[in-house]
Amino acid sequence: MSMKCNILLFILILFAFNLHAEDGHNLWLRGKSSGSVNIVCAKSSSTLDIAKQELVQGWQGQNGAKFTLKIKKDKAIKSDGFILSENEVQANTELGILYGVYELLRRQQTGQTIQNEICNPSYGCRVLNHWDNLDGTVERGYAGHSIFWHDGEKGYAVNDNDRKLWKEYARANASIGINGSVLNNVNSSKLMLTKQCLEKVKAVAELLRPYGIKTYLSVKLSSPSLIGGLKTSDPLNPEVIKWWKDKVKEIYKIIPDFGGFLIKANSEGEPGPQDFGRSHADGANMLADAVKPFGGIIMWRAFVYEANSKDRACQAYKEFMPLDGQFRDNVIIQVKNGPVDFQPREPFTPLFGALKRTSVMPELQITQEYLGHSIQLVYLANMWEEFLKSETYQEGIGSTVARITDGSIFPQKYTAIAGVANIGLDTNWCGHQFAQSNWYAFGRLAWNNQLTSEKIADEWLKLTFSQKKEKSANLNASDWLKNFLAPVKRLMLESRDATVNYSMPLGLHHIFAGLNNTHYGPGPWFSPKGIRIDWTSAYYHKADSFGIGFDRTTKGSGAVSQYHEPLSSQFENPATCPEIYLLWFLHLPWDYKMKDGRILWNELCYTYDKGVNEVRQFQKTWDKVQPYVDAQRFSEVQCKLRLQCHDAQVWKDGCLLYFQQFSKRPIPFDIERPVYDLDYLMKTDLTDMLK
Ligand code: GCW
Repeated sequence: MSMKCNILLFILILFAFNLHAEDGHNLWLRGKSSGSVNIVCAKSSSTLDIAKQELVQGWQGQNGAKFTLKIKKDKAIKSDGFILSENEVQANTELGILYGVYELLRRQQTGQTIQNEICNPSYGCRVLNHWDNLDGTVERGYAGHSIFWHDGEKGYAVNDNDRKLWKEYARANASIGINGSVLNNVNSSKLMLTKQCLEKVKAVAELLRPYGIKTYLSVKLSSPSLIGGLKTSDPLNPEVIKWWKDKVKEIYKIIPDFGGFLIKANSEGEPGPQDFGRSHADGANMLADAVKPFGGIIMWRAFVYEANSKDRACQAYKEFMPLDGQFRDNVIIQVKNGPVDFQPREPFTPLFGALKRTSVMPELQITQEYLGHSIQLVYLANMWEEFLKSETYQEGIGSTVARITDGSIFPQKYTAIAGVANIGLDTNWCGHQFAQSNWYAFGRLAWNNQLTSEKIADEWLKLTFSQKKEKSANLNASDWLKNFLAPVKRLMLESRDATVNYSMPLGLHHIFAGLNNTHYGPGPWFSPKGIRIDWTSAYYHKADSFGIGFDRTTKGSGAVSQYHEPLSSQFENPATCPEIYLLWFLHLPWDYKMKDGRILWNELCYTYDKGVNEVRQFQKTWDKVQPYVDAQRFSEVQCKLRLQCHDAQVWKDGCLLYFQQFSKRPIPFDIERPVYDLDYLMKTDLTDMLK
C-alpha cells in the first residue's frame, strides 16, 4: 500500500472509532459532562468551588438534575468521609464534600450504582513519598525529572508551568483520596531546611492546599550541625532540641498546615540517633515534641539493615521490637511491605502486628524499582492486595495487615499509608501509560484497603481508555467491554505474577543486576570486588551444588521466629511453606519434590519459561485491542511490551544458565532453549542493550 493510502486508512480508522490521539497527560480524569447539573450549596470556599467546578465539568447523571453539597456533622462520617446518594453528598468537612464529588463522578463515569452509602477512609494520612532530589533528579524515578525541583540557579524560582502542573497533580491526587505529599527524597539534602527551600515548599503547599493535600518533608537528623552551626545533632542535647523547635516554628509560620517530617535514620549511610548512642525512639520523640503543638506527625522509617549481618531480613524487627511502647503518639513507624526491599514478591514484614503499642504504617513502592522500571507493564495492585490481606495472626484470625494498620485492631491516634511515587515530568506522568494505574491503585487502596485489585483495574481502565460512545449509559451493552475491557483487565491482573515468574519465582529475591546501581534485569551472579556481602546476589539465593534458597528456619537465620504462630511453623516446614515463598524461607535440594510432582530444578525452569510466555501472550492481547485504543497510547504500549518480552527472555536465560552451573541438570527438553549465552549476559548491562 502506498504511503498516501496508509495515511488515509489511518484517518478513516480514527474517524470510525472516534479515537482522538491522546498522550496520557489527562490520566483517569478524561470524563466530560453529558448534560447540565443544578448545584445547591450554601457555602463557598476554594475547596467547595473546586467541587462545584468538577461537577459541572464531569456530570454524567440526569440532564438538569439537582445535586446538593451539604456540610452537616454526622457521627457515622469519619474524618473526611462522606455520605453519597444520587442527589446529594453530605460530609463533616469541605474536603469530605470534594471526595464525595469525585466518588460520584467516578461512579457515573464507570457505570456503577449510587445508593445511599457511607464512605470513610481506611487511613487518616494517605501519603505519596517523592524520592525527588533538589537538583531535579529522582531516585528510582523512571518518568523524567522532578515536578517540584529544578537544577541550577533558577531552581528555586516558581513559574506558571510549575503552578499549572502542581495543580494538575493535586487534582489527580485528590480525585483518588491522597491527602499528603512528601516533597523530597528520604536520602535528603541538608539544604532542605534552608530558607530558600522552605519558600519553595510554601509555594507548592499553596497550590496543593485547596485540594486537601498537606506537604511533608524528609530531613536529615544531622541538620542542626550541618546547617545550624551546632557542634552536635544529639537528639537529647538541649541546644539541638531548641534548634528543632525553632525550625519547626519557622516552618509553620509560612506553611500553617505543614504535615510533619519523614525520617530515614541510621540506614544506608543516613545520619541518625544511633550516631550519638541514642535510640530510634529518642530521635523520633524529640522531633515529635517539636511538631506536636502544631498538630504535626513524624513518620519514622524502619528500613534498617547492617552490613555483614547474617540475615538482613531480621534487622528491623530486632531494632524496633525492644522500643515498642516508647514512641510518642504522633510518631508512626513506616515499614516497607516486605522485610528486604520492595522485591517482586516478599512475605510481609513481621513488625506488622508484632508492634502492639506503637503506631505503624505500611510503605509501598509505586515506582517500579525492581519490577521493570517504566519499561514493563506491571500492575501492582495484586501485590498490595496480597500484602494487605496477609494474616499476621497477632490478635487471632482476621488480624490482617490491613486491619492491623488501619486502627481496627490497635487504637492508633494517627493511621497512615505511604507510596513511593512514580511521577515525573514525562507527559504521561509515569513513563508507561499503564504505570498510571499503580498511582491510581495506591490512592484507591489508601482510601479503602478492602478494595480488590480487580475492581480497581476495572475502574481505571474504564476511566482511562473508554471512548466517548462507551461512556454513556449503554456502557454495559458495548462490545468494548468484551473486546477491550475483559482481555486488558486480565492482562493487568496477570502481569505481576508474570514478572515474578520470569524474574524471581518461588521466593527468590534480590538477584537483579546491580551494575551501575540500575536494578534492572537479571544478576544472580552480581558480586563485584569489595562490595558488601548483603549487596551481592549470592547472599540471597545461596545456590550451591546441594540446592538453592535462603535458610531462614530456626536452624538457619531464625527469621521464621519473628512471625506469629501458625506462620512460623508453617514457614519452617517445606511441606507447609507456601510455594510462592519456598526459597525465601528454605534452602532446598535441586531434586526436592514440589507439590505438582516436579523436582525443584524443573519447576524453576518451567516457571521462568511460563513467565516469558505470559508476556508474549500480553503482546498478542494488546495487538488485538488496537481498534479500541487511540494511536499514540496504543503504539507506546506496544513498543514497551516488545522490550518487556525481550527482557523477560534475558531474565529466564540468565537465571537458568547461571543456576544450571550448580544444579548440573538439563533444562527440560519440552521448553524453549535459552537463546543467549551466559558469558554474554554476565558482561552485559541490560540498560545499555535497551538504548
Ligand atoms: O532499595 C533502596 C533503594 C534506594 C532507596 C532505599 C530506601 C531512597 O535502592 O534507592 O533510597 O531503598 O528505601 O531508603
